[in-house]
Amino acid sequence: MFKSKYLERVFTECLRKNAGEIEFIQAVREFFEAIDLIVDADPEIERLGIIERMVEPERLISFRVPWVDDAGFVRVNRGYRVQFNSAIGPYKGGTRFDVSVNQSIIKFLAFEQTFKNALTGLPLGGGKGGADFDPVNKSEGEIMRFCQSYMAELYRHLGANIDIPAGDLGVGAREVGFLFGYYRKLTNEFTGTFTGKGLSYGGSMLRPEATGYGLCYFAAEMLSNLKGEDLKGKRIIISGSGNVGSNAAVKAKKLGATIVGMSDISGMIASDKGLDVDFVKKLKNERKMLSEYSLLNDCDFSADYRDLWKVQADIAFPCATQNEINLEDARNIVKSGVTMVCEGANMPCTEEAIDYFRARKILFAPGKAANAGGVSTSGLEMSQNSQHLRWSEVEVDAKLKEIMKGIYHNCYRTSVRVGQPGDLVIGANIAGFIRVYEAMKAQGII
Ligand code: NDP
Ligand code: 2IT
Repeated sequence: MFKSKYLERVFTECLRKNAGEIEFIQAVREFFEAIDLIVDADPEIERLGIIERMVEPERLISFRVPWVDDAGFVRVNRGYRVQFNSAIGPYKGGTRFDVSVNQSIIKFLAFEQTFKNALTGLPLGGGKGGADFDPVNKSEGEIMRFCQSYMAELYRHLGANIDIPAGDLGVGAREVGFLFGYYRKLTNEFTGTFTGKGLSYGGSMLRPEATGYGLCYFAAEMLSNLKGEDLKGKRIIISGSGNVGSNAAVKAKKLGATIVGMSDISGMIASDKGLDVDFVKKLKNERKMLSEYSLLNDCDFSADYRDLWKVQADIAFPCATQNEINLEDARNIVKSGVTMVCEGANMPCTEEAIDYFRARKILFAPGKAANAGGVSTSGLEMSQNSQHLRWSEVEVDAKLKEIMKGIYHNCYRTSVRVGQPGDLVIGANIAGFIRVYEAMKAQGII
């Protein structure tokens, strides 16, 4: 499967050790396919066991999270924190609460985070956490008690220079507040050990918007560099309308695009004339569904969120969850006229879908590059916290824009250097790999 015998051997071992961890193996395979182009050229990589070490988390914490529901019954969930790689900085990455969460999903997210964080140019290692807790239909009291129980175990593994969590799917400002509050109580210290905090207690301007905004800055730079175009007049479809999706919609509209379709679990909404994205954001902030949008506005609605991929458009931003776009969806996307796909979510396209886009010369940006604006701004929040300073929105936005442009050009330059110009999957993986490899090599066998 791989040209490199070394990679082939490590992959076989990885399959054996991580049997059944579908998402983790998928993320590793994509990474290996890219670095296959360069690994054999440097025998030090094999001699130092760099790849074996890169696919083995430095530490994996799994723990019981008991909590009491509103009816007085005790419920038990499983919590995780995967501290994957700290070669270039303290572990950094989000926290996901979703029924689907398992060890494989948190490991794939932490693995990808390592290389994403390397691409930002900031001193951030890779980690991720979460729990198989379903926040849907839970009262605020239940959410708070769950967060406190989760933190009662996890706090001992965190620290401003050790491991700094943030939000992710199912974990927004409210949950970060509960998690950070309990961390602060348990440790009796106020440090920047969480990002995505509220503005009143150490959060950064623009952190909530940063992943979606960063995605638009990345897409704009990519369009300009590869096609001499910008987002003005482009029709965009966006899956998911949570933190990433709704903020990408707002920024893309500001940059002159028309958002012609969006989705959530309740279905998809579409309009040729463009959706009212501010209203979508308002509805989602009130924890309402897009099905409600369709009752109040003139638009098409389908209860099947996959129908989003049949809406005529120029660009697709998948911003919901892993493997949301399969081969059939990819076919629909290309049939609908889309010529560029930028991943706002982590690994939203299956391997078959990416191969299909590649074969049809669809411009494609992988999540570990395109959605790095969130963690980059988390890095900026850490800098502000450690200096006890607050930067203005203009300052943070300018830094975010620069970082996203830098990530794009690093990925593009790398793709050219390895003879695959414009293949950003290859560019992102190799550029991220090189930074982590150099740091690991310099620090000895640990
Ligand atoms: P949120 O929980 O804020 O939003 C997720 C959205 O996706 C919700 O609107 C949800 O619907 C919808 N959704 C979930 N599954 C599906 C599906 N199969 N089809 C259509 N819609 C679906 O999460 P985030 O926006 O924070 O995260 C989204 C993705 O972006 C994840 O992959 C995450 O890992 C990634 N990401 C997040 C970052 C961040 O800073 N938050 C940074 C980088 C990446 P409903 O509203 O009905 O629940
Ligand atoms: O996937 C991601 O990059 C995030 N959820 C954001 C992580 C962070 O630490 O801000």
